Amino acid sequence: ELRYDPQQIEPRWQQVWADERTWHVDNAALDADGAEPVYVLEMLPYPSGEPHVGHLKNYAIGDAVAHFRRRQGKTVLHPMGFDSFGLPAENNAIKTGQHPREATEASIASFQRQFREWGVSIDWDREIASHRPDYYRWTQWIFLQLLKAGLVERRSAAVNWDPVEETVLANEQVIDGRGERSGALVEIRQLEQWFLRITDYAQRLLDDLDGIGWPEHVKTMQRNWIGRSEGARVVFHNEELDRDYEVFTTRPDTLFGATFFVMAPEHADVLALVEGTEQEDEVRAYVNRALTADRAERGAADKPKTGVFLGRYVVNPVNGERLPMYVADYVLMDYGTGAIMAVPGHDQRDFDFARAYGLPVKRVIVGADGEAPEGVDPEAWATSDDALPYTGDGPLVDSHPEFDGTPNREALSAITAWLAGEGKGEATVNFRLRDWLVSRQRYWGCPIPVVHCEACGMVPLPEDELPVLLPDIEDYKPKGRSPLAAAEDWVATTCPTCGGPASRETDTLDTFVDSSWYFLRYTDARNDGAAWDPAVTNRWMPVDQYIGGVEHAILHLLYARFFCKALTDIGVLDAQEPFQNLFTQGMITKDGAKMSKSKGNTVAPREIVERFGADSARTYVVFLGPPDQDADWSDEGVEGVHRFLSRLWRLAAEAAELGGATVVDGVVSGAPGAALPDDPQGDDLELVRKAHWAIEKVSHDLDGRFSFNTAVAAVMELTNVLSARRNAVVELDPATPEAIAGWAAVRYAAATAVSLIQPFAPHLAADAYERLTGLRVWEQPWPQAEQRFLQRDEFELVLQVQGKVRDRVLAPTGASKDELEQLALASEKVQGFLEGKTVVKVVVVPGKLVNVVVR
Ligand code: ANZ
Ligand code: ZN
Repeated sequence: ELRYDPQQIEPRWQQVWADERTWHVDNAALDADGAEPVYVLEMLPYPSGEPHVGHLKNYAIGDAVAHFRRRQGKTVLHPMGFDSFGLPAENNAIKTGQHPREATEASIASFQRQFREWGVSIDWDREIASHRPDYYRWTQWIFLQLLKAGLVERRSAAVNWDPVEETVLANEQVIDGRGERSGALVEIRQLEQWFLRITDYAQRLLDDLDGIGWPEHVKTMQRNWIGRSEGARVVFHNEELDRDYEVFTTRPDTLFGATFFVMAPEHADVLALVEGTEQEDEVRAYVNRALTADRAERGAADKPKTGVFLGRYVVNPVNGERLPMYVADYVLMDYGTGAIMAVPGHDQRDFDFARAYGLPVKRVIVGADGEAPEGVDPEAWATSDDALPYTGDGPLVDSHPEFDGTPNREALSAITAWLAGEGKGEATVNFRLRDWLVSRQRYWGCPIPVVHCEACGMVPLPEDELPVLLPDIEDYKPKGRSPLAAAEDWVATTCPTCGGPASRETDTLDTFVDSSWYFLRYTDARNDGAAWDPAVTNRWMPVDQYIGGVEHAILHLLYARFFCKALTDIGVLDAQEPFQNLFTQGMITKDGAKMSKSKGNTVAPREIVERFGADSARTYVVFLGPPDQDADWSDEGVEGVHRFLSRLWRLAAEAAELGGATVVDGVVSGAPGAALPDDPQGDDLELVRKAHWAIEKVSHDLDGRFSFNTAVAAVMELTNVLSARRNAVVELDPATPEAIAGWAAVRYAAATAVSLIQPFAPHLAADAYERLTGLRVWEQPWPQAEQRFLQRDEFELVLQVQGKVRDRVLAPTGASKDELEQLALASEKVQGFLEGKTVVKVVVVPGKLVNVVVR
């Protein structure tokens, strides 16, 4: 008759947590003695429709971390909010005429309801939504601070223009040169746009990656996106027009091998170079085609090379040779200078172009030995043109007597220095990162807080005029400019500087701006006199653990990092990095495929929660595989987890009942307690040992490792041993000392198991723990494993420094490489040999030795 009934248990505890505001954390708590602030944050959701299983997984992971840290005695901030401006709501408005605010608020309500039903431990007093004026007021304030600091720029930029929809399209909305929806050929237009100067921070954004605990692959993606290249700018001169053209090259050592010169179709000088010449028509046609072609393909290595001769030449500064000038679409305008010196002997794309257009290919670097095809003399091969393009290193040839024979890497610096001396170039660093285009010709976004005055030009609004409220409009369809332009009464205003007539900016901000600072607002969310109080915010920041999808590994994370650096430089924040540690969760798939509405293969969390309860749903999504990996959803899997939780709950409830607890209408009386037995014997001792093994395993798996699947598996293992012991004890005469001791051990192990599962199944844990002990599990310190119960065998671990034995210590059998490395570095004797040295490598032979290699 004891039946696990999540539909009854879960709402009851949710009510307790809501009534008592259990997860609320007051900023005043930061002043408490020994308060250790820990900030746990999941990426904020975009509220559209209902939450999906990806959300469930995200918040199940974050909530487990929050619970674990709380029970370790930390003061935990775990807030929630909504990234609620954006295109889907606006597109829906265009289709249905319904105000985007309505659909957005309805979706937010649905998300809130489900987060409560999942029992996520959120401090709702700090909720934010980026579309509400009490939030975007401060988004506008930040924009003004960036403007003051010179980090905002307005300039004209090329945009994709759909002539049928009369709107600007993002690059992703252009398919094969046509508008995604209209199918019309996209034109390139120049529009005034707003940019944030993130490129000023390129080097710092790169350098500071070294100091943060992010997955290596995410750091690599950021590094590649920032794309730092060392090289040189080299000036080429055109005599007919008496003009200089600069290129960026990473390989000035190959300058003597340049045989032609190429400009991007967008290069402002291309048309000027051919104006009035016989090449003009052909060049114009080529440029037009190139501008509307699919951009993603432009730079692709395997695309056949095309281009047109401009009928002009530039002079190679190192040898005076005349190089023919071409326009070709494999050169991109938004990298380097938009023009290149082509070295077909040593660059694959230049080589392909040279072959296609019959241009000379010249070898200026000798190849290394040993790469010749079979039967070919390596020495001959090293200088043969058949081996081109050669992209490796080697000594220079056919360049200049001063450099011939010099290894090319040395020649690289020497040639750059020579160019600098002649005023024809200089060493430079180039970044792939572009400035951040933040203006959108869209309605459902944060208004940009400036006006345009006929007399004064662009005028930022005074801070006390914020927020600039988003006006209501009739027609959401963009026509030429932002739909906001139609709100004429709103647009017409007066200039704060001269009082004359002015018009409001009608572009809105990219929603990435909203999400670049929301984590700051949470720290002081109800502050209506400032975006935040630095004294408070600096105590919480940086976020200790950030959790989200890898799809945000580049843009969102980069923009948030940029904001923190800029705001810190401005002096309103002291946090160079927003997210000290990052965890990226894997996707939940179905039959190996991404879940999507169009495929009809989605799993609605609501249905799962209704059938099995939130605890089963939460525990399952962290159990179905290592949480950072993609994993396939399976209905049997949820059922399995549900069976496990049912069994654990029944074991605990039964042990409590047999110990004297009664539960009437959810009120527990006579809880028997579940203390660690004094001196357990025999099978009871084995059970207690198993409990301590589980404590150690779960604590280890949760401590920054996110090995939640193995943590849950450990509680399952404990539950199996617990169940076996229970089956034996039930058979005993209840009055005997053996039975009494047996039930005490069972109660202890059951309480330990529910305590360990609490971060994943908080309702079940609260309920079972209360029955056993009368206590609230979330208020209990995280259990500690006692050494005397840990029956791990030990072995003698040999510790070496530079291959010499320096110490021997006892290590647990089966310890991981990490653990053994920690043991070695913790040895005082080893430390003595590391003083003043840098550890370059630690070699671990599990079960045997650790060797520390130093420099
Ligand atoms: C001559 C050369 C010789 C180059 C050689 C490479 C190899 P990363 O490393 O990515 O920075 N380049 C420069 N600007 C370009 C543009 N706008 N569009 C297409 N290609 C461009 O690449 C730098 C190299 O990419 C530059 O060095 C340039 O070609 C090319 F054996 O100059 B190199
Ligand atoms: Zn004015």
